[in-house]
Amino acid sequence: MGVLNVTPDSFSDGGRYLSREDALAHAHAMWRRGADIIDVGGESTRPGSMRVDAETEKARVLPIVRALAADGLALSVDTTRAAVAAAAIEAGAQVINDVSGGLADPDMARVAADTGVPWVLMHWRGHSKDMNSLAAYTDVVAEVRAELSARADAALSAGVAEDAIVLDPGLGFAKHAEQNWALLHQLDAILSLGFPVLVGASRKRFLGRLLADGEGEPRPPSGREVATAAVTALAAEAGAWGVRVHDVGASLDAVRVAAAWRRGVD
Ligand code: PMM
Repeated sequence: MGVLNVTPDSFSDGGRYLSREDALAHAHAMWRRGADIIDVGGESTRPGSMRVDAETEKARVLPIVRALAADGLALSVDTTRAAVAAAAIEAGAQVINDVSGGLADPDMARVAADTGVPWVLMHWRGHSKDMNSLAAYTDVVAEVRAELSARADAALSAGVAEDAIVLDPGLGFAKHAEQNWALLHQLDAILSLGFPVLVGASRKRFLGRLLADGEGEPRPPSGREVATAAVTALAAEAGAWGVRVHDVGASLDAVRVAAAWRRGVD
């Protein structure tokens, strides 16, 4: 899944694809390189960020979705708002990527059930402006697993088909670095819920911390690509269904290495 943030303030690519031409060109480049889905988002979820209103989000996302869908690209819409998801599906998106796992907007389950599109339910405990204060766990893996399981149950009760549900541990969302690593270390616990699992580690802060220099200065997002591809290879090997990444080429190469390693042939 290639990331296309049409936002001024996302942590790694904010502001880069605000113009229509730049956004379309970047999406096409990721698609040509082999992305299976382009994830279009119009609201930044970086820790501490403030929300934009639904009209702003729609104005950013819909023209891009419409144009890319017309060109035949498979698209997900990265939104927590049911109205934005519904409009994006109408415009041609085929997947809902909801970082709130249906918690931010009670109407999202209905949109997912009515449209029948796959719905990525990410683990989430609250909006970005206060998520750092929500990273309190006694057993992060058990709690994320239980909370994701509850979100899947809620989706099923609302009429969402079992095979439309994808789960995501939500790395960096109400989670500190050591909690992200615990979740990756025990990805099996999330996989054992029986749904496809998406992993979104690309260029995130915990990778910057891991790769800090001698003075303890975190590696900036632009220097986290090799680490991202390493996470991708390991996630693929662990059985993840997908990875959400900024640099599609690097991660696709990593997936191919993992697959050849597993099969013992190329
Ligand atoms: N991370 C971000 C945004 N959307 N969606 C899913 N499903 N999983 C994630 O981990 C995720 C997401 C934040 O990263 P960005 O600012 O680079 O888009």
